[in-house]
Amino acid sequence: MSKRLITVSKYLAKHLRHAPQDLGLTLQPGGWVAVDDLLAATRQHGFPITFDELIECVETNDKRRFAFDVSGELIRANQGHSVEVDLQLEACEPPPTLYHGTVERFMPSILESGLTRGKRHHVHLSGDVETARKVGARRGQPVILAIEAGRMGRDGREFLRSANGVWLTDAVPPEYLSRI
Ligand code: HQG
Repeated sequence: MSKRLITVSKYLAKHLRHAPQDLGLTLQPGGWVAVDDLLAATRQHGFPITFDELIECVETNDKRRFAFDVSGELIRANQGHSVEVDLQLEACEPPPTLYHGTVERFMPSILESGLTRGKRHHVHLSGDVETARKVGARRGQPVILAIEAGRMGRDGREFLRSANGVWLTDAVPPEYLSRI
């Protein structure tokens, strides 16, 4: 991604996940906003994004953070929201093991309370160790946790999978966690 597209991606992440109201936007059910409204709002708020840039940002985004709906008229962030939104994802059966990347300084609290969602809607889990390592590395030397997701599912805990392959769940109690 070019420098400009990274800036566009950060701007979109901020407004489609956390602060749509700063652009005068309200997320529709599913987290959607009209593409035309979004582009108009970016112009009105002094950070104009062109339609072509928006398409390029959605298509080339390293984590596929954003998606258009089938009509191409709506756009949303696939996950990561802090604003109240029903992403309308269907619950699905998780693989036996999922992974979470974090850092040492959070470990005492995680081992005591488990993984909690903090400001976001869900705890975010990765399907592979490499992705979890990258998530953890945003904050320092990564620590990787393996989560017994299959057992959690059998114990009645719900998992959702976002369109970009991130696994979402409400919380992971400590008994399902182990450090690898
Ligand atoms: C930690 C990025 C103390 C947790 C990534 C994490 C991901 C606790 C931090 C997505 C805790 C929350 C989400 C507890 C969890 N005590 N610390 N009980 N439970 N934590 O950013 O999972 O680039 O909200 O380990 O790639 O790091 O934005 O979550 O370190 O997919 O698209 O609290 O965000 O994607 O941090 O990352 P975050 P995350 P994007």
